[in-house]
Amino acid sequence: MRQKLGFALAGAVFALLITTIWMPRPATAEPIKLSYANFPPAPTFPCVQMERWKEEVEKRTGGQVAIDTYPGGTLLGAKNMMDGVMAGQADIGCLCMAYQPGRFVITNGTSLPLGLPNAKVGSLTLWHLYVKYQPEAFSKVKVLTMFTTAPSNIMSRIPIRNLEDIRGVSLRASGGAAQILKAWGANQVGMPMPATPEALQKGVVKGLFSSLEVMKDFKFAELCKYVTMTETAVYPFAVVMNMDSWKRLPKDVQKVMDDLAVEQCQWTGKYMDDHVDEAIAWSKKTQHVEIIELTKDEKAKWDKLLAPITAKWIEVWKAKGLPAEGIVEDMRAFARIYAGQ
Ligand code: DTR
Repeated sequence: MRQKLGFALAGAVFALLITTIWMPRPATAEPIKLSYANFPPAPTFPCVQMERWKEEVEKRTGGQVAIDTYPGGTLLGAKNMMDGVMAGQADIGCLCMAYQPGRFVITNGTSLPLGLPNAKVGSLTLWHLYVKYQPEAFSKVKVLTMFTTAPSNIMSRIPIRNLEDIRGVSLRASGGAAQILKAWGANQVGMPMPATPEALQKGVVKGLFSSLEVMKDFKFAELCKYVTMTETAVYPFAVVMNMDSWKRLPKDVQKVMDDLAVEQCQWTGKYMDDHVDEAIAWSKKTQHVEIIELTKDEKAKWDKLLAPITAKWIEVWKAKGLPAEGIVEDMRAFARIYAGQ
């Protein structure tokens, strides 16, 4: 009898052990982990939009996804973002297309001097350009969203009030914006934004050409006491995901991300526009920055120098087989539509 009881007990313990080892675990217990790399420091706008996207995705997927963000180039830097994401060093990455102008030709068309009035219109124009042309440059990744900066202006350590003042002055810009600086006669120096504080500090450049929120976010207003308002050239950005990481996601998670694409593009445009206003006010008030408006006659001279840039771009890329005229027409049409909203 005692022996029987012993056997029964051992059997029960064994059965319990087996079921705990082999029992299928609930599928929802562990969230899917994704890494998201970004190149500039955490307080800057590309990272602010990254945190917003992360929060929204985590919320809208009911915690099915957990995203670890890596600002400040800690996982991937400004120039290896696209390749790093394609190689799977990060699941997601945010890149500034202007840093590789030859690679993202169609979408970099948005930094031609087209008169895109603000980041919201710029962002929607860029997104719809991407959707319409589906550029080959993005065929190996999943594009999660795109957006642009606000139009660029000159921030400098010396006052620039006319074309004589800008001639030969070393100013930093990348991509399409660089062509614009050259046309005005500046000595254009190319480098990604995170390298700019040191270049300014060391006197390698006397200023930069970018959207003005950086006056506050990078504290450029402490060195650059002058801003010349030109309101030209936005810089386009993309957020891309490794294709295998994308394909591994459940359909409902993919849907959440797809549904967020345009919303995120608009959100970022608005954040940027509002933040530029805030940065200008802060620069004037606390840093005593002078905002220089070009006179009407002077502005006409500056604009005249930019007129050939778009025509030249069309000529060059048409010769290489791109529907360059159509691209420019579409950008203008999208801009009109979204400026009217
Ligand atoms: N204007 C581009 C892109 C840019 C504008 N603001 C930021 C902040 C952080 C990184 C990049 C940018 C540029 O000058 O690089």
